[in-house]
Amino acid sequence: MNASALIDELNGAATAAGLVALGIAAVEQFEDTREALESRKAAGLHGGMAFTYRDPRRSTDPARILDGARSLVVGALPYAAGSVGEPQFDGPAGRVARYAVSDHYTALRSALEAVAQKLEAAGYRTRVVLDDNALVDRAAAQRAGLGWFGHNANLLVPGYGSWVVLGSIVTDAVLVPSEVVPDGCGPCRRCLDGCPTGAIIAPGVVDARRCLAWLVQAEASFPIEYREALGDRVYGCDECQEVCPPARRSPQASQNVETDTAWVELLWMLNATDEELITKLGRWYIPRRDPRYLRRNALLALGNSADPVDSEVRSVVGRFISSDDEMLSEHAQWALERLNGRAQVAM
Ligand code: B12
Ligand code: SF4
Ligand code: SF4
Repeated sequence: MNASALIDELNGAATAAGLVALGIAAVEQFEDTREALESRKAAGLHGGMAFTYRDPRRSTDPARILDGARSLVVGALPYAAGSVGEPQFDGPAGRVARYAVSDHYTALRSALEAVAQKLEAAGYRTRVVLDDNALVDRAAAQRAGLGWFGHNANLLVPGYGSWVVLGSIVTDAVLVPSEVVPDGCGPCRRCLDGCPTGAIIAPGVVDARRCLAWLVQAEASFPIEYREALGDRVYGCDECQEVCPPARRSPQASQNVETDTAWVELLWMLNATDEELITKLGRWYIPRRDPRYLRRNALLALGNSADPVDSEVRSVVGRFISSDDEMLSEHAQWALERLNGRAQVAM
């Protein structure tokens, strides 16, 4: 098969599998990305995160993923980012960021595997990587011409914005690299101004120590100064995408999100056993898979958003205040003070 027929096959398989962009980058070291990881880590901006920061040399060297690797075929899968509707239950509700409402990563893996099969059928070897410590996905996508780096650090795909998840096929096929996409942000800075905690400290630079999306995943006490800004969120944060004009104009922004999983009952989260929490929410990243961190987030969301005079809410918070678990007891105490403060304002 000639090279252009193979590219047509890959594009056809990608479209059939729901990908909205596919591009090619040469396998080479991502020097600029390694430097960004190392300098941000040295400045503490990673907030203790491991992931791609654990070993920047590894996560920016795609040649390590597959022997004889020559090209990256990178794809973007869109996800619904419209209205999350109203919770389908009574009582306080915790908000889930749209990327985590259902398992988009499994859907992306299947789509990339369908594309990889075409390469395998043509005699090449492949390996699919996504959301893995082995590769910085946004850097691969930018190099493969899928989109530009937004000032909110997300990769924006022309016509689809940032409401996409990204992944790569590493292959030994030698393919012609795609053209990179020019910057589309221009002078805009809505995401910098719109971030509830000021975590975007410069265009394209997120300080994870202030980013709500990291703090809900971090293995620590939630910093007091950002607890109110968390609002009703229990997992992820969509604010810097919600304010973004190209993301707002995307077709995904008018697709309703699955309401059933966009909200979680906060009282259920605080009454459920460890096993029940992991069964229902275990596909999220939870430090050490320890459900205490889910309860920590739920207590803050409860303090910020529940009816402050609801007796059931107060009784659950009271139970956690008396708990032997110091972290949960302290977060429950904060939630009680927040409920009291909100009750006074409402009077
Ligand atoms: C660690 C991580 C996080 C951390 C840190 C995020 C961060 N900005 O680094 C936390 C937990 C905070 C997080 C949050 C989110 N994440 Co995340 N995360 C990752 C992970 C595992 C590694 C990212 C990484 O290496 N960052 C390192 C730093 C150096 O890179 P960066 O901040 O992304 O910056 C890039 C650009 O901004 C650019 N850049 C550098 N300097 C400059 C300067 C200028 C001027 C500009 C314009 C650009 C620029 O180069 C960098 C390298 O590519 C990837 C999966 C993977 N394996 O790659 C997913 C990934 C980046 N996350 C993803 C998603 C969906 C999110 C959230 C939207 C989820 C949510 N709704 O809560 C938020 C978005 C927060 C944000 N504004 O970045 C998607 C991004 C999809 C997209 N369209 O960009 C990824 C790619 C997962 C996937 N496979 O789809 N994430
Ligand atoms: S995810 Fe939320 S907290 Fe993090 S940079 Fe974006 S708006 Fe700020
Ligand atoms: S809000 Fe504006 S600056 Fe931020 S990513 Fe979107 S277009 Fe770029």
